[in-house]
Amino acid sequence: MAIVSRGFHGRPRPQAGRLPPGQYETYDFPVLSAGPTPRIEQDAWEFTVTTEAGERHRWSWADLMGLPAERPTVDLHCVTKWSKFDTTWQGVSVDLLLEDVETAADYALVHSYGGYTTNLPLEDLLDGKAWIAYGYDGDDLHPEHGGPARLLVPHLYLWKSAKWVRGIQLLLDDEPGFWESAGYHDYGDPWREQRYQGD
Ligand SMILES: Nc1nc2c(c(=O)[nH]1)N[C@H]1C(S)=C(S)[C@@H](COP(=O)(O)O)O[C@H]1N2
Ligand SMILES: [Mo]
Repeated sequence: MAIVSRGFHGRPRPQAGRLPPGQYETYDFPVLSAGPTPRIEQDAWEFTVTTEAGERHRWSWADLMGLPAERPTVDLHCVTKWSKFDTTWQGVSVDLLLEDVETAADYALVHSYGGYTTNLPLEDLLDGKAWIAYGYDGDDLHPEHGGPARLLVPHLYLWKSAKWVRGIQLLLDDEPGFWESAGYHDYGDPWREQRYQGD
């Protein structure tokens, strides 16, 4: 039990240790999209995992809804320097989607409806670190924020959390995605401030 009196010490720095270097806290939820918002009906939605051998695994919207959901509460960190704490999501762990996929791949290239891509090591999608999220703040995920479903990988800068996600391509060799090809960091760890190539 810590013996701390707020009255004596003054207001604690509320989020000390929680804000990565160079970030500020925001309370709204900015929308950042490189192009127009694609509208994908749930009936037309599908998610695929393609292995390096060309094997294709597919989930319909009904398949996704049939999988057990998790409700992660996470902090978001955007490379444009805003961070948002305690966002609440609903989605399926990527672990569940990859558990029956046979692969020797070390990398993933994530594809979105609309053409956006982003890359990350496969291990950053595993062990409870990433979700296919379709709910936000107790509601359906709004199209502007990636609905019907987006990747959520909150330990990396938010550009890795591909909105309108449509699939994961498993690769033996790393391949840069949209922003990574345009000078952004290949990995994007906010705690190491990996914003741009060379950081
Ligand atoms: N498909 C797609 N996903 C995307 C983007 C995009 O332009 N297209 N922008 C990325 C960037 S740079 C950020 S910061 C976040 C923003 O998510 P938000 O609009 O929900 O805040 O989405 C990421 N995912
Ligand atoms: Mo971003």
